[in-house]
Amino acid sequence: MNKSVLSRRAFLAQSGAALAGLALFNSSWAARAFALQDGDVILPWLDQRIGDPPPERVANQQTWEKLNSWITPNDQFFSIAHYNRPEIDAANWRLEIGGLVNQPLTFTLDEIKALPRREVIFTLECSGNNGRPVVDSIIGNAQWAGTPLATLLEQAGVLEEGREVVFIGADAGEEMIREQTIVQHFARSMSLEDAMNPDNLLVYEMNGEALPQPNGYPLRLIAPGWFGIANIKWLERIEVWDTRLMNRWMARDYVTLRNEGTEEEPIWTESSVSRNLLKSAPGRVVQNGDNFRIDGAAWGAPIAAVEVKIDDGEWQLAQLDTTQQAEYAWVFWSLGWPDAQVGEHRISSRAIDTDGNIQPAPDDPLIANKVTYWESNGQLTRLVNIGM
Ligand SMILES: Nc1nc2c(c(=O)[nH]1)N[C@H]1C(S)=C(S)[C@@H](COP(=O)(O)O)O[C@H]1N2
Ligand SMILES: [Mo]
Repeated sequence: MNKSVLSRRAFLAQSGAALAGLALFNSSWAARAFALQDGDVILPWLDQRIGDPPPERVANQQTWEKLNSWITPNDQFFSIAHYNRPEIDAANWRLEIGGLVNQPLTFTLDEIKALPRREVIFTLECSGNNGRPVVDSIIGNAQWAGTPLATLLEQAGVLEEGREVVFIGADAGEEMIREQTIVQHFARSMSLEDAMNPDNLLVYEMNGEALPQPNGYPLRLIAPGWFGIANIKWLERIEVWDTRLMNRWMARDYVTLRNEGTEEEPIWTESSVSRNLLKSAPGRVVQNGDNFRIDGAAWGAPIAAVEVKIDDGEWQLAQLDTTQQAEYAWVFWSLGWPDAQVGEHRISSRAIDTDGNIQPAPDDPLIANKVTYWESNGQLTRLVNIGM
């Protein structure tokens, strides 16, 4: 990713100056990002999605215009199911831990709930949240509660030859491999080192309620910092292997295909979708009387700043909403637009992380050389009309 030309110090000085400027204009706007005030009118984007993804696969997709809280309420949270959506009776459900372990283990839900409880606020984004036209907001932020995965793996005792941890869901479907049709459970694996990260939780609670059925009831993996696909729902079995899982969801689908050579002599790389990437999106334009503002969100890395461009203007520093922040959560931002002119306008945003990396432009090779739509963290531009 490109490094910002500004040093971190210059950058902070610049943002301080811009913040002071904004503060003069309207000091309360930052805290208000996405929270509607009296008189606020949301201007719908002109570039609405032209098709909807099949509802059996993507349910409850939100639009940015409707977003009104930093924590996404459970009944507004999107849900993805690549096979069926199993309805599990918790009384008969068990979690098994097996494979290359000293001591295979089985847990009931009550036994898992009796283990040490940890919470994390984590913004879950599907790596297929690729901008328009079909999907632009399969993302949500929730407070998840569960117990650390590492403790259970330690209790089972991973054998020395253990390399990968495989997470297997209760949902299953048919896959065809070389003319053989098999029924396979949804599953993904991650390296033992990644799996042992103390932030990974086996989660039974979402925003203070039992995990909703579409989001993985009774238990799911939450791997903060990883794209949605790693966060296996309806979890039934965890296995330690000495090889990587090579099923559809690791090796054929959710694979990013990129040309790292030239057009004449392509060098294709294929990589399995993994960690979140630095990203932001303009969320909506809000009018209040003669005042306009742009609200948005940034996520995927520790966010230092967000800049917004209107039409072909300069990048302007947005004000970050520092009243609602957490390590793995999105940051809301807002930019006053005092001189909005009647007519159609293009609104773009770019996030900058604390290492100075800038969210890539659409023509950045990272984005331009990618031929699959997964992991599309390029800058987004949206269209709005300012009426008379
Ligand atoms: N068992 C299982 N887990 C799964 C999936 C699935 O189809 N089955 N979909 C994955 C994908 S692609 C995403 S983006 C997230 C979405 O989580 P949510 O449905 O709670 O929003 O779940 C992941 N976990
Ligand atoms: Mo996804």
